[in-house]
Amino acid sequence: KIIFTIQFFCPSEKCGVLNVTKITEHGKKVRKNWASTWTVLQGSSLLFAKGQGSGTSWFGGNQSKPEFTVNLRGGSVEWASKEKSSKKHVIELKTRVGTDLLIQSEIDSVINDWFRALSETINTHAWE
Ligand code: I3S
Repeated sequence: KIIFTIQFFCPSEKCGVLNVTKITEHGKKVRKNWASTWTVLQGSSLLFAKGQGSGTSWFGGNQSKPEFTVNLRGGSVEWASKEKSSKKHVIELKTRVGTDLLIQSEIDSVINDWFRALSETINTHAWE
């Protein structure tokens, strides 16, 4: 029996696996591509690493950098409307540079914690 384990390092107080897709990039609409994504909140940055594929796991494979990072300063979070997604528990994260993401988890408590953490981070860093 072969057991695969992907171990991710949690360098901050808030990490977890979430479903994530971009919906705009620099203000332009992009096609959704939902992916299960290791997500790390570190300071005012949100870091993402996709777990799939060999050698692409962040800190667990041969890649030492996150695949994608967004700066939360000047951003906003809100619960996504039904028009944005048919899924339950979806957060819409807008960034200052016009890259907007949807972040989702099937688990209520998980997504509520993330909503709180992201709002707090945005508020804390708003005046820096
Ligand atoms: O907002 P949309 O376009 O209805 O989003 C759905 C699509 O992206 C769909 O993929 P393709 O149409 O590219 O094959 C996804 O599979 C769905 O998950 C997207 O909708 P939800 O409501 O799940 O965010």
